[in-house]
Amino acid sequence: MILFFFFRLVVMGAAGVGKTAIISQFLYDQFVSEYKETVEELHRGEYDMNGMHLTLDILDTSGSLCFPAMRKLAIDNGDAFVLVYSVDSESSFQEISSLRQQILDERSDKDVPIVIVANKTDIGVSNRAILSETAESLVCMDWGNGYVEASAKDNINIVGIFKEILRQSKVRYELSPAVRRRRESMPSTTDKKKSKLAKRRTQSINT
Ligand SMILES: Nc1nc2c(ncn2[C@@H]2O[C@H](COP(=O)(O)OP(=O)(O)OP(=O)(O)O)[C@@H](O)[C@H]2O)c(=O)[nH]1
Ligand SMILES: [Mg+2]
Repeated sequence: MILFFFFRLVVMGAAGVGKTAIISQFLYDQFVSEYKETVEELHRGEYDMNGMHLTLDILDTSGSLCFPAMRKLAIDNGDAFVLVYSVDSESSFQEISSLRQQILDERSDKDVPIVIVANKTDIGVSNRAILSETAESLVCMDWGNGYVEASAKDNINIVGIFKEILRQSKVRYELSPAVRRRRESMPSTTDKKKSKLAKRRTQSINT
């Protein structure tokens, strides 16, 4: 008997913080330095393992276009949320604070898994607008959410983001290199033209 699991992750945050870069690094091992605004895009990872099949949908949202109906739908349908800010931008931190509040206001399950990601840590300490200690203590102590420092550019801690969200969501599974993995970028409600099957090496995200 095969057990089927379906999990939907929503990635949100201000424009240009690196949401698409994080997803691209995680699913396709690619970092794109050119900036192209996202409207909305849905990605899918399929994982097969001993008698279990996990479908992981990752919704990449727009940081600049705010359609309240789209945002509400994303918040209502997400199993977990990744809120990204960029360590060189104080306003992007304020944005995740506001997004987190919107999620809590909208959802009846106040313990919905949320992980805050401090991205672009590669820019160096002197260019930081927000100190690690300040952000981490606010997020972990006051908010009770997960906190991960990452760099999509240097591929630092990207898998850690997904491990943390799955850990919080109590989705425990193991992937070995032998496991067949398929990832695809699928047309979302707003972008029906893009559809591609990604090829990449296998990667372990054991929790
Ligand atoms: N230095 C550095 N640059 C990054 C990193 N992640 C993303 N970028 C760059 O930041 C810019 C914006 O990245 P995106 O991933 O497109 O940002 P986004 O959050 O998806 O933006 P929207 O789709 O407009 O909401 C791009 O030029 C990326 O190459 C990082 O970890 N370090
Ligand atoms: Mg984007």
